[in-house]
Amino acid sequence: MAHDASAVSAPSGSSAAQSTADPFTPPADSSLWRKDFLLGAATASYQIEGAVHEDGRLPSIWDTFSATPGKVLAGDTGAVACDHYHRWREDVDMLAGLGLEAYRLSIAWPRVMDAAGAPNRKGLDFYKRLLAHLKEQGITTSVTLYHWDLPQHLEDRGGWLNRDTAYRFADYADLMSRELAGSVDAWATLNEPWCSAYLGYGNGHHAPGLADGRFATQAMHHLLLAHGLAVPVLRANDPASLKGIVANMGRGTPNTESREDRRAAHLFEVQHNAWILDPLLKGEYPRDLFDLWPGTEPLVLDGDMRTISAPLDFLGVNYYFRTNVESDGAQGFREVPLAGVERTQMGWEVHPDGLRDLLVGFRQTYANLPPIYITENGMASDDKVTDGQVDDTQRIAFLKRHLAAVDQAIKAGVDVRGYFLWSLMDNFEWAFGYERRFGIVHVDYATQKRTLKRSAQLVAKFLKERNARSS
Ligand code: IFM
Repeated sequence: MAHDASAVSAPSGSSAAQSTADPFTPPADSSLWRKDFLLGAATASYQIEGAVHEDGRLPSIWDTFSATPGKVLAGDTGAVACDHYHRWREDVDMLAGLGLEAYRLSIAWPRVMDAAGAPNRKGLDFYKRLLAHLKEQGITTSVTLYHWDLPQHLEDRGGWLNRDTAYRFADYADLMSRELAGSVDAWATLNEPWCSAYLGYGNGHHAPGLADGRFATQAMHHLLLAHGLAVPVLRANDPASLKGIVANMGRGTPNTESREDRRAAHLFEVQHNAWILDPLLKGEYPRDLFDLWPGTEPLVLDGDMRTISAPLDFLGVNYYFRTNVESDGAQGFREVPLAGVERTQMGWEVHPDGLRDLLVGFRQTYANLPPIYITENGMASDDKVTDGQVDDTQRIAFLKRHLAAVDQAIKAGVDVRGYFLWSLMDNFEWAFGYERRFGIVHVDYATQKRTLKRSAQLVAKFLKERNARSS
C-alpha cells in the first residue's frame, strides 16, 4: 500500500463529467479518480468465517459471549456466519470481479495457535491459501491481527486485564509475520481498541461482557501495549510491509454553543479518540480523560508509553456517525439525539462532514500523524433481494457522500491514501447478529447465496472506468 498521495491529478476529458449522471460515480475533480488512491473492501474473521470447531480452532470470547442467552440479538452466533472458511475462493473471485484493488481481512488468533503457543498448521494453511489467491488476483492485502476474537483460554486468565496477554499477542504477531511474510502488504495490529476496551470491559455490550470503568482503562493500556510490542516484531520479520493500527473515531458535536456543551463535545472526543491517539502519537494519556472518568488511571510501567508510541507507517481510521452531546451538568456529557436527521438501520446518524472534520482536526493536533487509510466506512440497511436485485439506494448515497468528505480532507492537506468499504458482504454484526446488513453484497444465510447489491455494481462500474482512464 505504498501510495504517494501528493500527486493529486484530476482526470481530463468529458466522460468523467458524464459519468456523474449515476448516483455513485465521483465528480471529475475528485481525488478518487487517482489510480494510486486504493479502493478496497473489509471483513473480519469471526464475522464471516464460521467453521468454529474445524481444524483445531479453539473457542474465542465471541463463541462464549454469543452462546450466552440475551447477549446477541435473536441468539445469533458466528458458528456458520458466511461460511467463508469453505467459500473463500469464490469470495475472493467475487471481490476481484468487482475490480476492488485491496482486501482487509483479519486472522482468527484461536485458529492459528494452540493454548501452549504452538502453531496450528491447518489454521495457518487456511490463511496462506487465502492470501496466495488474493495475490494471484492482484489484490493488495491488509491483514488485521486482532479483530476481537481473543482465545477464550486467555480470557480465562484475565484477558486484556492481564498484562501477560500483551506478551502473548506479541508471540502471536511473531508467529504470523514469520509464517506470512511476503504475502501481506499492510499489517494492522488491532482493530478498534476503543470497542475492545470500552464495550468489552467498560459497559459489557461486547465480549467478554465485563462492566467497570477501571477495567476499561486497564484493558486499553494492555491492548495498546500489545500493539507497541508487536510493531517491532512485525518490522523485523516482514520489513517490506506497512505496519499500523486501526481505530474507530467518533465525531462529537455540541448541542449548543455554550461553553459547557462545547466542553462536553470535547470530552466525548477525548474518550473516543484522544484516549487512543494520544498514547500512540504523543506517548501519553490525555489528562482530561481522568477528569471525565476520575479514579480510572491504569497501571503503567516504566517504558510502556515509549513502547506504545513506536512510529507507525499508517493509521487506519474507521468512521460511521457523529454523536451530538450536551453537558451532563457535572464533569461529563450525555447524548442529545437530533431529530429530523437521516439515520441508518443501526440508528446511526448519516454525517459525512464528521469524517472530514475529524481528519482535518487530527492533522492539526498531531504533528507526526502518519498516512491515513479509511479502513472502514459503510452502513447497515434492511436489504432484501427482489427479482434477483438489491436496490440499496441509501447506501449508494452514503458512500458517495463519505467519499466526497474524504476528497475534501485530501484537498485540505490530509494524507489519505485509501478507503475500504465496510463491508464486502453482509455478516455477523456482533451484538446485533445477522439482522443488520452492512455488505455491498447480500448474503442469504439459509443458502449462502451471494447477490451483488446495486452499490457493488456501481462501485465496480466506477473502478472499471477509472482503470480504463489510467491504462
Ligand atoms: O461490524 C463492525 C466491525 O467489526 C468493526 N467496525 C464497525 C463495524 C460496524 O459496526
